Amino acid sequence: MPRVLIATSNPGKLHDFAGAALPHGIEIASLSNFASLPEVNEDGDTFEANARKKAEHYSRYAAGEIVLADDSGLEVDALGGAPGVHSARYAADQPHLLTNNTNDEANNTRLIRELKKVPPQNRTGRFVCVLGAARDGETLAVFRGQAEGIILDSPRGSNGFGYDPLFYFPQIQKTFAELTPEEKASYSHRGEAFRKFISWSIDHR
Ligand code: ITT
Repeated sequence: MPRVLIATSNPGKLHDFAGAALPHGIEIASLSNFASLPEVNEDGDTFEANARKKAEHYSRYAAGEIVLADDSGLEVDALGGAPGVHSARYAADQPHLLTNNTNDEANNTRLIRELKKVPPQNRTGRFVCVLGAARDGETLAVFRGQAEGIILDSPRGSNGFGYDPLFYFPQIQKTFAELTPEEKASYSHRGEAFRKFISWSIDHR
């Protein structure tokens, strides 16, 4: 079975990739010894800049192999696009500074608080995922996916990770935390970006 190497510290992302890879008969593997590799400062202003940076960095530790890295997050219109590239550390006092990631529950609590006075019709937003594919320190291509939804004022569902329980997807009237892995792969930002990567990799065999 062909294998795709993913460089991520986030088990929720790995789970999503496994769901997205299954129908293609592809196996998802984490970069070996990932936890012991030096970390990347995710200081880019865009998802693409961070995805490239992570993919280039980690591909140096898997000579000759294509390594995928994912930078993603939630853009909320009423918050001017926040938490955006700072989604993983939104509950920190100053998320734009390079602090450690904050936990999902704290991030969701902050999001609910920030949107407290925002009426339902203005609670629009989107998940964005940019995948960088790199080999030996050089980006070969980037792939973007996004999913449009509504931010709820309380969580629903117990699947998924991150902001999934607050992200309502009108198309199927469920939050992303109410989706099976197959559904998340079909509708999500990550599923879309991964399908683009698969098409590209078929063309570049
Ligand atoms: P790596 O950089 O190691 O891959 P990370 O969690 O630090 O892991 P990011 O910097 O890309 O990754 O931050 C992405 C954050 O955006 C993530 O921690 C979630 O809070 C949120 N997020 C991204 N995709 C999501 C999804 O499908 N569902 C829910 N939340 C998501």
